[in-house]
Parts: sequence; C-alpha cells; structure tokens
Amino acid sequence: MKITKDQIFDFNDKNKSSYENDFLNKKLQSQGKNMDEIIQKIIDFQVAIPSWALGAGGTRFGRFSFGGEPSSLEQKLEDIGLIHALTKTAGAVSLHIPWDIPEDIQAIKDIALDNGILFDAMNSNTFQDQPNAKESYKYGSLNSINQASREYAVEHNIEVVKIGEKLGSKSLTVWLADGASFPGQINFQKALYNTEDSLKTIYGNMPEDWKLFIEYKPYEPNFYSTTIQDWGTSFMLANACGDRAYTLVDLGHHLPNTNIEQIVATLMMKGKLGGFHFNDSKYGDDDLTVGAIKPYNLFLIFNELVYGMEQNKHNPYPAWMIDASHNIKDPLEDLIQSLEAILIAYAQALIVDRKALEIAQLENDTVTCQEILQDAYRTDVRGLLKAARVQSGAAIDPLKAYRSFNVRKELINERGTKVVATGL
Ligand SMILES: [Mn+2]
Repeated sequence: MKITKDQIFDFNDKNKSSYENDFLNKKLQSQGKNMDEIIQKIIDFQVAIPSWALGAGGTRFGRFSFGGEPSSLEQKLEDIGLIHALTKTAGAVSLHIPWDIPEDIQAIKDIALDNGILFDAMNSNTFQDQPNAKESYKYGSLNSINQASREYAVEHNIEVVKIGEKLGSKSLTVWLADGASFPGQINFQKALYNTEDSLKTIYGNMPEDWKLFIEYKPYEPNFYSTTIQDWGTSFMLANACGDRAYTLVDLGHHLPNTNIEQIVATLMMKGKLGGFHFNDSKYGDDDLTVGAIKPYNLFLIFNELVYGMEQNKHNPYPAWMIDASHNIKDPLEDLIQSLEAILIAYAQALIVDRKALEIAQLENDTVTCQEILQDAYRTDVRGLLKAARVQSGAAIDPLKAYRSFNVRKELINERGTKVVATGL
C-alpha cells in the first residue's frame, strides 16, 4: 500500500480548521522568538524507525499477532514509508542484523529512496545465537572469557558495518546483553577489559567517517550484573575507543528515578552523546509508547537536549530512534503516537524562555525557575505540529488520517492475517 500526496492534500483540506497559533505567536514574540523558525525545527526533526518495530512485539510469556505484518525487509520499508508519508518525521530506518539482512542491496536502496527513507545507525546482535552459529554467546560476547566467542562477536560487528557501508549508513550501535546472573559467575575486571579490547577492535575496523554508539543497560537479561551497566561505563569505553565513539542513551535503560536529563546534560557538555532511543516505562525496560507514562520527564529531557544542541556545538547532532515494543497496539499507530509525543516534547522545549530562566537561576529564584519550565510544558503546542505538517506535506492529524485511509485493513488484504515479522 502507498499513500499519495493527493490523499494527504484532500485529508488536510477537510481538516484544516483544527489549528490556530495566534495566541502562541504573540507569546513567542514577547520572548523574542520567531515562530516560523520553531516550525522549521519541528519539520527538520527526523526519527529513525528500527526494522524490528513494524511487527508485533512480545514478552517472554507470549506474542499476539495482528494481521498484515511485514514479512520481508522490503515490506518493513514500505511500512516506514507509510508512517513517513503521514508524519514526514520518520525519514530513516535503523536496521538490525541478522534479522534484516538485505538480499538485494540495490533493490532495498531503491525502495528506501522511493519512500524518502535514509539508513541510520546499524544494529548488531550478539545477544542470541543464530541457527548454525559457530560459537555461542550464552556466556557473553564481546566480554567473553572464551576467545573464540569474543572473536566471533567482533567479526559479526565488522560484518554489520560492511553491510551498512553498502547502504549508506554511517554509524554502528552496539548493545550488549553481556553480564552475569549470579555473584562470582564472571570476573568483573576481566569482563570489562575484554569488552574494551573488543570494542577497540571494532572501532579500528570502521571507516573513518563512521561513528560507534555504545548503549548501556543496568540489568536484563542478566540479573546480577551487566558489563556496560551505566552511562559512566559507556562513556569510559567510548573515550577508550576514540573521538568517533559515543554513548547512546536509551530511556528505558535506567533504574527507576534515575535523573536522565542530567545524564544528557553531562554527556553533551563532554561532546559524547551520540545516539538516543525513545520509549517509556513505569517499572523497567518496559518499551512502551513514548510519552505514555511520564510526559513531563520526556519534556525535561528534551529541555536539556535543546539546550545542548544550542550550546554544545562539539557534540554531534544525535541519532534519534524509537526503541519500543508493540504488544497490544497496531505498531504503526503506536509509532505515530510516539512521534507525536516526541515532537510535542521537542516543541515545548523549544518554547522555554531560556533568557528568563537564566536570570531566575542567577537570582536563585527557584519558584520562577519552576514556573518557566512548567509554563512551557503546559502550553498546548499541537498547533505548531499541525502547522509544521501542513508545510512539510504530512497529514495534519496523522493518526486520524491513518484510520480514515484504512491502512491496516489494506495491509491485511495485501499480506494476510497469518504473517509474522522477523525480530524477537
Ligand atoms: Mn535501545
């Protein structure tokens, strides 16, 4: 299925009365801000969709299919194309190897180009053994005490980079499940030493214009220790690798109540925030729809991201990706909701009165500091998103358009009800 420009135009024409920014414009002018510049920033914000997000997710207890799932990488790109046609915010894909190895590179590039999709960071997988694997990752991969497993994992990452080069990707994300579930199971120092050594080898084999993103996570699948457990460990390893190695922050990879916005600020000040994975959670790595549980927290994080993007020019523009699991909802609807939540938080952060905040901070006026942040958070910025969409050719209300175009029904007609997408 494909959504045409005419369909979007007709939809917007019927729904155009639903945005009004006069009040917001006056407010922004009083802060010396230009609304058109803010709308342009919203248009420019592009988030990668991972190739594993288009099918039903699941938990270790069960996986419940819904119809019309993509059964090939080609169909996954078509699904991202549908989201991008509706939102104009999903102009990139993040591929997972080996779940989505392209068989015909040129054909995959053509479909991506046709749908306006770029190839963002490549993702390697050393957290599960593939059929016919020569070595096992059961007791670790890059950290493994077993040299053959370690080398096998390093080789896999180099292979992922080679595939990415052919597609036009410029970065590799490494997330490791490596760790231990029981005290004494591994030697912490040897595990960390091996991880650093393996990452350096991968880094040394990347092209000069590639970046390495090192993701961290405190627990799961191992429940006693994870070798790259926190931002500090990731930061240390990135520094050991070199200038083009960075930390990647995944919102779900923190212990409850961690101050993620402060981590963002620290990393950006040091020029080491390379990638960012969006999701939301109540308890742990829940992988829920972005902004579904803690939208104020998301805003506070964006407040630091916006400040960092303005102040820390030595920090590269971060690679944004949604990293969620869709167990209950139609994944395409879930991703559209996530994109909406991301842009709302971004727009709210863009309208923070930073000059007034700086003055209030200098005066130690804590009350005013809070008022300034919450004033931005409590402003309805959805009109800005709608204005951005009209300008960029997206649907003014992507979710409503998705439903009115009967996208899922069309996909079920095309693909059937029984297909299962590759992934976890
Ligand atoms: Mn992630």
